[in-house]
Formats: sequence, structure tokens, C-alpha cells
Amino acid sequence: MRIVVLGGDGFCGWPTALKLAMSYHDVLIIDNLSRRKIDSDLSSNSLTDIASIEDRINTANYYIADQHEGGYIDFFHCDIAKEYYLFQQKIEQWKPDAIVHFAEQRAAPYSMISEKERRYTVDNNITTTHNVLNAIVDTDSDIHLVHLGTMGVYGYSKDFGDIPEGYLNMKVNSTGKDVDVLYPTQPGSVYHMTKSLDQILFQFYNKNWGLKITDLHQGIVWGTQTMETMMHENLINRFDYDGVYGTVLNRFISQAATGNDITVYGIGGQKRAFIHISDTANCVKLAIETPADGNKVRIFNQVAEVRSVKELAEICSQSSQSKIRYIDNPRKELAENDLAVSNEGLRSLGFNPITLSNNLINDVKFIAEKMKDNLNPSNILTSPKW
Ligand code: NAD
Ligand code: USQ
Repeated sequence: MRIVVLGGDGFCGWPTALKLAMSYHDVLIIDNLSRRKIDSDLSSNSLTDIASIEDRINTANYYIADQHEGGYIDFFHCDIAKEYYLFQQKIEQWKPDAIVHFAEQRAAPYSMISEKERRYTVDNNITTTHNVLNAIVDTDSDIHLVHLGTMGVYGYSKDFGDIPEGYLNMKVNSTGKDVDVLYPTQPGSVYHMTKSLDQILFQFYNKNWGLKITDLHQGIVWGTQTMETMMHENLINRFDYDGVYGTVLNRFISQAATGNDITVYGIGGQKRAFIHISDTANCVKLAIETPADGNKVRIFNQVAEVRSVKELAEICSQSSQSKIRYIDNPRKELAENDLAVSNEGLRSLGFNPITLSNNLINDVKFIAEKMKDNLNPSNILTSPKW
């Protein structure tokens, strides 16, 4: 298949693009490299030394060609929010069967720093998603769009029982009828709010133009390397550990690997859904290879397991000298929550989740230890308060 990966230079996008190209698909990455710029604006960095996009692509194509005929990666620099006509023309010219959309500002803390970041996150994420939908309508409405959404659109509670896949089945009091409604959103940050708004755009473009859309509501991704990114040092994936972009488990593992305290916010009673980075790539591949029809937006929960923050901190502290430090929670969130999530949709396509194990944690710890000189301790507690 011909697949465009928007945001393919990022943490989830790069290993996914590699996986797809190694699976004989032709891949075009479109990215404006804004994440690399945000790193430098925040004086932050990936713990791993990531190669330039040019070196990534050249090395990837060398390894793909060495292993088999078929499959390659190309790159096109474009700001999808600001350069609509350039973007639309590229899609028209390249003729993809599917577009995977990772290209959004994805950190909740970043989206809550100040009005500048709140407005940037809304402008960038909503306009990017809307432009992608328009490019599909204007080019070929048969292109299957696979979007990376988030578990955070649901909020994190069992108020309506186990979290279903996108739609809540309920009985309407006045008519007594059973209906499926889009699950009521409960975003906890401006970033999560943009993902809730994305959902409305998908519902409308599907209803009006019959677009084929899969929205993958993904949990917190952990890990850093996949089989493909391990092939050469130029292919190494990024690893965020800072207080703005670093996500909880990768932060805890890197803190444990470098002898820093493990930073639990509040009492650590928050439960969240997690998925390993290799499974991000696996699930996107499954979703692309079994496309949605245009009858309804297809929503899957892309998660492997639910864990509490405290439980993760204890696992990381047991395997290291680091102690757990409880910090006033910079976020507005419940002190504790209960959570259960269905992942039947992807399982029905063959998803067999990788779950947390000491072996896997050790793989990540190994990278963190190897790269520990890159960790700047002053970047650990940089979250804004909201
Ligand atoms: P990332 O910041 O590492 O990557 C995003 C990429 O998109 C970057 O390379 C960036 O340069 C690019 N981009 C952003 N705006 C763009 C624009 N206007 N035009 C072109 N390129 C643009 O983020 P990630 O962790 O890889 O996340 C990818 C997607 O997956 C996001 O939509 C995020 O919401 C979702 N997701 C991530 C996680 C996680 O734990 N990392 C969990 C759930 C969902
Ligand atoms: N937390 C700590 N200590 C830390 C960092 C975080 O206790 O050092 C806690 C937070 O308070 C929160 C939980 O860990 O309760 C998760 O925080 P996070 O930063 O790992 O995740 P979050 O902000 O929710 O965002 C991440 C990604 C986002 C994605 C989301 C999936 O950055 O792109 O959408 O995970 S989900 O959480 O399932 O909505």
C-alpha cells in the first residue's frame, strides 16, 4: 500500500513509518519538524541522540533495500496547519491509499503553559486535522484516514462502567430506546480538549462525505526502541524524560536509571491505560491493513493494560537505588480514580498486547543508562501548574 505518515519524525510516528516500510509498504513522511524546535525552545532534549531526518531516511532505505525488494520511506517538509495547498498538492500527486495522522502538539503540560501554548495547541491541532480531512475530500474520498486520538477524551473514570470503544450504549428515558452516542468527553487539558474536538470533525466529515476514518484512542505510550529502530544508531527513537513532554513511565524509568528521585504527583492514585511503543506501530499497521468502511467513524481503544502511577513508581524504585518522592500535583486531576477499558476492536483484528515486564523495563533502562549523560536534572521538574 501507499501510506502517508503525518508527524512521522515523532516518537510514535518514526517507529511506525519504519515498521510500515519494513512490511513492504511505500511510505511518505510529512512533518514540519516542529517537535525538534520545541525541544530547543524549552532547552530540553531527547535522552537518546536522534539523527537528522535526512540521516534517518537514508539509513532506513539502506536497511530496507538490504532485506527485501519493496517498501521505502520518503520525506516531505510541510506545515500541515499553515501550508494547505502545498499539502493538498502533495497528497494529490502521491496518491496514498491511507494517511496516518500523528501530527499534533501532544503534551498536556505544554498546552497549559500560557495563552501562547494554549492557542498554538488549538490552532495547530484543529487546523491540521481539518486540513487533512479537506485534502482527502478534495483529492480522493476513498483514502482511509487513521488518526491517533487519546484515552484522555473519555476522562478516566468508571462513571459509565468500563470505557467502551468510542460510543456509549444508553437507554433514552423519554423514548425508552437504546442508542449509541459518542462517549461524553471529559478532557483534562487544552491538549486533550483538541482531541475531543477532532472527534466532532470526524463525525461530520464521515456523515457528509462518507470518509473512511479510524480513530485510535491511545493510552500512554512507554518504551523507546522497536525491532526496527534497533537496526542502526541513526534509526534510534526519541525518548522524552522532561517535565513537559516526558510521560510518566518513561520518566520513572529514566529517573531510576540515573539515580534521581522518582517523581510521583499527588498520592499516585491515578490509574491510566498503557501501551508499549512496539504495539503502537503494530496496531496502526493492523488498522491500515483492515480499513474502516465509510458507514461510521471506527473507534478503537489502543491500550494494553491499566496501571496506577504509584504501582509504576514502586516497580521502578524496587529495581534501583532511587527513592519515591511525592510532589504536590501540578495538575487539576482526581487524587485517585478507577479505570477499566475495552480493547476488543484491535484484539479482533489480531492485536496481542505486550504487557509490562521486568525484561522490557530493563531494555528501556539500558538505553537510559547508556544515554545518562544526556539527562539534564534541571529538566525533570518543569511541569507548569494548572
Ligand atoms: P511527537 O511530538 O513526538 O510527534 C508529533 C510529530 O508531529 C512531530 O514530529 C512534529 O514535528 C509533527 N507535527 C506537529 N504539528 C505539525 C504540523 N502542523 N505539520 C507537520 N508536522 C507536525 O508526539 P508523539 O508522542 O509521537 O504523538 C503522536 C500522536 O500520538 C499525537 O497525536 C498524540 O496525541 C498521540 N498519542 C501519543 C501518546 C504518547 O504517549 N506519546 C499517547 C496517546 C496518543
Ligand atoms: N505523573 C506523575 N509523575 C510524573 C509525571 C506524570 O505522577 O512525573 C502522573 C500525572 O499526574 C498523570 C499521569 O502520571 O496522572 C499521566 O501523566 P503523563 O504525563 O504520563 O500523561 P498525559 O499527560 O495524560 O499525556 C500522555 C501523552 C498524551 C496522550 C496521553 C494518553 O503525552 O499525548 O494523549 O498520555 S492518556 O493519558 O491515556 O490520555
